[in-house]
Amino acid sequence: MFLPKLFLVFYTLSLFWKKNECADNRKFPSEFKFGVATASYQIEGGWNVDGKGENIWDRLTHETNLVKDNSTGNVACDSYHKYKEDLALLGDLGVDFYRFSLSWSRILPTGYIDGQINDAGVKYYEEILSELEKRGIEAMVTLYHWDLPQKLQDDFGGVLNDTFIEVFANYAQLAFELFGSRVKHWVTFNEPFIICQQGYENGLKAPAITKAPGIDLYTCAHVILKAHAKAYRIYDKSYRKTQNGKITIVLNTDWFEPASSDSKDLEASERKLQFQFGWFAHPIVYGNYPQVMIDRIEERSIKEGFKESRLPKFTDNEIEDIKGTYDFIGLNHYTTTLAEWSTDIAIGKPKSTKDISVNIFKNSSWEGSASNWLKVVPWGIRKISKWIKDTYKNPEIIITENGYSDVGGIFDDSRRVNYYREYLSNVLKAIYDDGVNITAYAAWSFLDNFEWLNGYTEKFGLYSVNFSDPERPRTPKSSVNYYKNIMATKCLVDQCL
Ligand code: GBE
Repeated sequence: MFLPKLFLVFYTLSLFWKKNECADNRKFPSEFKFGVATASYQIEGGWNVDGKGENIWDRLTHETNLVKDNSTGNVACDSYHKYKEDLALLGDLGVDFYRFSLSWSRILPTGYIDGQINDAGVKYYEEILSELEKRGIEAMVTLYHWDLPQKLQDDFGGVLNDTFIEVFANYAQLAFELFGSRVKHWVTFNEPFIICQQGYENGLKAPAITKAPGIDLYTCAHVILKAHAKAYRIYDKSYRKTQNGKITIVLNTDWFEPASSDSKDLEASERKLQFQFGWFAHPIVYGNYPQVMIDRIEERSIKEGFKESRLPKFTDNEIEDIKGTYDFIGLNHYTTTLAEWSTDIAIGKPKSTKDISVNIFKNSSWEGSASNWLKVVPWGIRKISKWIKDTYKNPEIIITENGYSDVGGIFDDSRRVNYYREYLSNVLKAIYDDGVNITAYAAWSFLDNFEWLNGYTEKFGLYSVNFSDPERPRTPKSSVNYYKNIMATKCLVDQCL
């Protein structure tokens, strides 16, 4: 009777001690900014109202069975109608900035600038921007978070066609023109790696075209990098001076921890990072793809019988144009994966994972979440930040997404609180101990929302949304209080130094 009780007391104490021991008790720099992030298709709903055009996620959710719970973003959080309530919540939360994305086909129903501009769509984003302004919340606006107007897919194959570059640039310019005076940070594309690798190789994102693995994804990235550069140059030339904002692309990556200290595993980790993050970061920082990609893809392509590399080549002009098109690095980071050296996968049908030929897996002792890919590995965010600093000339970094999923309906979300505490602790270590220039952080996500092919089965929100209620009521989880407190005190624990 007595012993188990005593044990329980010590066990509880030790947990408490551990909790506080892990969290860093230094304060974030006073100018450090906190925000929350969302994306149009995941929260807005209103998929066919007030003149909005169809996009590739409307099409995928309506005409395939790819979404796990067979759900759609037709209504989602209904933020198209409930934005005032959402903005009031953001005000109460006390964020410095709000990262959200524009639904391209809500503004330009066909995607083209010479189609009609949809006034209702423009007005919707103007209202959001004025509600933000009213509350002193800065806007970080993503132009493209995966919801391509369907017509652009149908007319010329979307991001596989160079036509996309100009069509995107026109849309970007319209957005700068309409909204730019009230936007501090612009993001051209969210996660081009996912757009290309999942949209055009493994089929886990719209348009889920998988017919040319090892080929289409590289074309996609090539087009996106050029479209990004074109939009950046337009902003730089015609809007920066008057609008005074910053513009970049947002890249996602896990930290790939070498599976052992063997130098082969270090090489595997580095190669994996280069093929994921470097694929886009190397061009925007240095002008071209990482050498390891150029060499390996060329070598395999020739062995496979192609006349030239499956990785397209930039012209000298394109290299000059792409180089330097970032005012900061936007990083979406959630988790860590182990990387282990492997012999090269045999030549056969092309695939990007074969070009990389690295074994990746998770450590079974890492805490899980509702997403099978998301393990809680807080030290990974410190390592990836340091790697970016060292590899890309110590850029300003904004963490544009970081967060944790559960299955929903959990209001006392202590595992999410733990996730934010531990990940942010490591952000502090990156800043103070490794000298990484991280200036802001956005939690993913503001609201529970439509989690792409996982539908409504994985919830990332600080606020819960009841998706079976037509009113879509929002309820704060415990993490709201914790995040509020961080923002108010710049401190992760009860008392900072
Ligand atoms: C972000 O991407 C997205 O920007 C955001 O829209 C999304 O809601 C958020 O992640 C949470 O997922 O079959 O799901 O296991 C896909 C983060 C796994 C990058 C996970 C897809 C990480 C890309 C395979 N990854 N994600 S599966």
